[in-house]
Amino acid sequence: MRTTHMFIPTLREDPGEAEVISHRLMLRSGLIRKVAAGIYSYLPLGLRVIRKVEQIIREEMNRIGAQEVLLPALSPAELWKETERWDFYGKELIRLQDRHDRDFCLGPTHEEVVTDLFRREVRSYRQLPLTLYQIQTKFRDEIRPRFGLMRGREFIMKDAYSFDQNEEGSRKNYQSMYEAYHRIFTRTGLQFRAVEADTGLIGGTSSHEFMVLANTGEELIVFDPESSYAANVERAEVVSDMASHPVEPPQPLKKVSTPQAKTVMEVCSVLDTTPDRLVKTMLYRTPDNSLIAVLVRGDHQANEVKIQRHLNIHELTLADTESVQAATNAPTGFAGPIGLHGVKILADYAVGGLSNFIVGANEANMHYVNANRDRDFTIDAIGDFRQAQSGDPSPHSLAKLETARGIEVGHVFMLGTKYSEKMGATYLDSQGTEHFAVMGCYGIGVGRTVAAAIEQNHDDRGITWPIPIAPFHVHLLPVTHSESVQKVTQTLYAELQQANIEVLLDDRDERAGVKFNDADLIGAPYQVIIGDKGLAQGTIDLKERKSGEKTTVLPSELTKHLQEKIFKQGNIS
Ligand code: 9G3
Repeated sequence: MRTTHMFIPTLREDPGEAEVISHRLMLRSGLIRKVAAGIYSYLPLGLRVIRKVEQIIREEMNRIGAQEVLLPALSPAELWKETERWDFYGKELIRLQDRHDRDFCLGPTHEEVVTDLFRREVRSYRQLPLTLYQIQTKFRDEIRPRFGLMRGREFIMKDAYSFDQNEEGSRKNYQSMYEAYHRIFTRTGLQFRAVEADTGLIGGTSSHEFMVLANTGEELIVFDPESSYAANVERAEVVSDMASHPVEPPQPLKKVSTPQAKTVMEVCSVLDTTPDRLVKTMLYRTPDNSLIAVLVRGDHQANEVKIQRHLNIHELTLADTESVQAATNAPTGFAGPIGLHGVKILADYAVGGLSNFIVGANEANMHYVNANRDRDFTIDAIGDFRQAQSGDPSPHSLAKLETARGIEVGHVFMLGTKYSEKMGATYLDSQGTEHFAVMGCYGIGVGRTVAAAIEQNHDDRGITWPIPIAPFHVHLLPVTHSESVQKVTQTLYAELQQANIEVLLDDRDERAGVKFNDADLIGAPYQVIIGDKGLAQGTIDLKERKSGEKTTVLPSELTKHLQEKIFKQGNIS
């Protein structure tokens, strides 16, 4: 492809609105353009990358016997009412009406539509197992669309759904999908890790997330350096260590002045102590509009997913300032469990094992020291209500957990019969007995995978694409208009294409510096610089984008050389 024939609007300046590196580089290298908040156009270069990721996904889905379909983006409300998700998902679901005032939504996912297809068309166990997948545009009205393709309101997702006769079949299907995901992310050339995850709101029994490891990732994961255990911190179980705490004899409760000290660190500084002697009191509002208090140690973080699961609710928001003031008769920052009436109190295990600790006194600028549960206040429930963190004991070895950041690019779920029961998706076994199909669902964010690839593969000059998903393998950069440069360029351009190498030829009338900058920005894995100086010696320069390593090669040997690098090392066949 010639640059003059390709729409690649690169930007020299950093776009102000982009908060993360992948978003900045996608805009700057002309991969995407914003149309509205969370809504993007894929430009020619960006679409090439998207198609490459899709192709890898297709090949691996087909390989495990999943069959490609394309379900409609418009989804009738009736199906969503059957699973009660029409009401469950509020404003995130984009709703609309047709000319007859019938309700529809723009599909945010397709459990309902695919389960409807199944119940209409599948009768017999002989038709099972069945796995269908699609690569399709999805819609979710995110509160805060951001980070470019990372969290859009319209995005491309590969979603797959499996139907099996029983749990055992479903587990096998899940396992083969899990292995396919491993192959997919390995083939894209990304560093990733599969971690145990929460099934969250969708329900179901088992779930893993595939995380691309990147310091800029939104997700925090814990892993055991001595076993294969890894989990999202929201999910990671923290084993009770109540017994390991020495129980000190209770000391008399004392109210002390802590002027202006609101945060854990401020209180520690005033009282000359450490965060593990402090208990934070977090006030939350539940869907039935009541307040609950959650106690976690000062050096721990409350985990809202775990609290929600314990209370069997699907929404939990930190109480606003007025509610905190009304409940505690004090400004925020001084809440505590002593004398906190009419509020249910949950305590994390670590708090359960503590004695003589510090809590807020529900009074401005005051804290209690030597607080003890049961004597000074009553706990309604003790459990695992905090986030795992580095240094916590691994549930699978004697090692301590470590943390890493990641970007969730894939998620696999075992769903059980939740959807098939709600929608009556059944099959008949060999005896003619009716059973609910056992389901699984499996997603990959295609655009997010591209964004994550950039988060993991860039430098201060631009993108450094992994070979398998690069928009082009080679960027040809003739630096002058001389006859010899043009002649060698044309020959190489034809020859590389003949060899199935994807070449972008910068045939613009631009200075060498401009071409080099754009080539580094766009990030093809190899650049070939054709200049008069080299040609005087009969050579051209080959630059590897990622390492910056330059080698001098004979034009006649370039194709062979690149074939070797791209098709052998690049792992593409
Ligand atoms: C909704 C809205 C947002 C949603 C969902 C439904 C997330 C929803 C979870 C999933 C689960 C799996 C198939 C592919 C793999 C993931 N956000 N989820 O169900 F109506 Cl507005 O999408 N679906």
